[in-house]
Amino acid sequence: MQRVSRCLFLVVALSALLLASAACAQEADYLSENLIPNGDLELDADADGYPDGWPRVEGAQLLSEDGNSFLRVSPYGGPNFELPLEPDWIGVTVRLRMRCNGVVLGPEGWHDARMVMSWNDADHQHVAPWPDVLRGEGSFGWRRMERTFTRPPGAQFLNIGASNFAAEGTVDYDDIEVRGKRRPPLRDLPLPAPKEDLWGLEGAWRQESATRGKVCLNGLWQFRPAFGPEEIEAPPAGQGWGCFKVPASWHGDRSVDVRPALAWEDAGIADATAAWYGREFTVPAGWDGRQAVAAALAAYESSASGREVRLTG
Ligand SMILES: [Ca+2]
Ligand SMILES: [Ca+2]
Repeated sequence: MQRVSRCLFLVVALSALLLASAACAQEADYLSENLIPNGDLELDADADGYPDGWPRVEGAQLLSEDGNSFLRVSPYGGPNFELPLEPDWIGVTVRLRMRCNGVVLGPEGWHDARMVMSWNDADHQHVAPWPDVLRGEGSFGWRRMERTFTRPPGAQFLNIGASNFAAEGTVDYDDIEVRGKRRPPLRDLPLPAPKEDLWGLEGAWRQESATRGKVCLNGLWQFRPAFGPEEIEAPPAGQGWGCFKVPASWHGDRSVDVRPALAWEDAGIADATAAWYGREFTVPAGWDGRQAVAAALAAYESSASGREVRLTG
């Protein structure tokens, strides 16, 4: 009788994983309303010449061209908002239009035109890292910009402002949207082929002797980042499993073949410090009565505390 085994590995790595985010067709389903009041800058009901709902600061003025209103910011600074983050948000998506007019960089790297951002904790103190914000320099016409930012652990607020830290020049902002992003529901990515075709061992490398056998389990495995340190048990089927081509390292390698489930398509894998691998295989005929051992021959591991590989099946 053949035995079918399920093999599960938890691989923990402390460094952040850098993978390009895939476009998400259903992203709008998981975005909040716009958190910026009067984001298109068209509302000035009190006719004071300043956008309603915006904090008033020196150097920011409401202008209009061809019936469209926008905000012009001169050096130095700009109006800021501190936005509370809902508990189930995994990040924010920022969209805006920017136009720069003779923006000359200052001495520091951040002395440019930028939608400045800081994640803040419950005490309104900065939480690392500094986001790679939407920015501009020099001169260019209206440019549409968009980026999704992953919420770091501990962030309870997002401080964000239409700013100009440059030495010279003005920057114009319009159509600003900042939307909280909820984690999509956990669903598995369907396997690209029947399990029997995908995980059959007929074509696998193998080595046999009278008493021992080896068979290679390389190929497409199920893969799922662990969402937080509390996930030390293997997630059940239906809880956001995607796929990953073994052997390869997801540790900072942008070229690996990862097929993400929707749940972690944008945010989950970028901050993953651990991930689950899983697949089924049929113990080869003739191995009845033998002890079967699944071995990870090239699992990434270091002596740093907390980095480990767990075999659970
Ligand atoms: Ca406008
Ligand atoms: Ca006003």
